[in-house]
Amino acid sequence: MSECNRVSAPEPAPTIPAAAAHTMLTCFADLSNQVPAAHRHLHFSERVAEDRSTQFFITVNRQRPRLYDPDEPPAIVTRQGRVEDWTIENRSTEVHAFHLHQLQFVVVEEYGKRTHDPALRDTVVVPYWDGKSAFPHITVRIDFRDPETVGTFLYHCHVLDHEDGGMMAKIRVLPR
Ligand SMILES: [Cu+2]
Repeated sequence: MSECNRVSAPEPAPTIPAAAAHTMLTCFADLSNQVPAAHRHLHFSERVAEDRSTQFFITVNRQRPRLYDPDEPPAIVTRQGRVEDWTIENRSTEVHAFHLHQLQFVVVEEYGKRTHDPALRDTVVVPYWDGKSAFPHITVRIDFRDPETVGTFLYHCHVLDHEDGGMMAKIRVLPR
């Protein structure tokens, strides 16, 4: 019998204890309903350098676009215990995937329209700009309330070439 014809017994479905499932659902709904303490605006952008290589940036609006440098101070400083909305805009003509370490978020708006997606994520795709319409943008609601999430973390594009090309920055979460 070949590998393809072999039929294995189905694995039993994993079960989530009722109490844990209830806590998870409450947690998702709870984050969507929180009033954010801050609303930040960031954008993805790219630039072709003199040597023809592409430079990749993730920038807090009104800050200077910078390639990631581990010696630079964090681009964002916030405090544990808060909930924040971040709008992430794509000003480039290719897709980027916003990824945040250590923290979780829900998507609350796509292109300025309210979404009702309860999924707790650490990554979201921001569609490419077509070169003429408004920049595509996604708003996420980030949860800084977990006492464990204090310290300095990275956020970056999850496309490896872009991350390696500079599209990464630091956030520092101060204790409450
Ligand atoms: Cu990217």
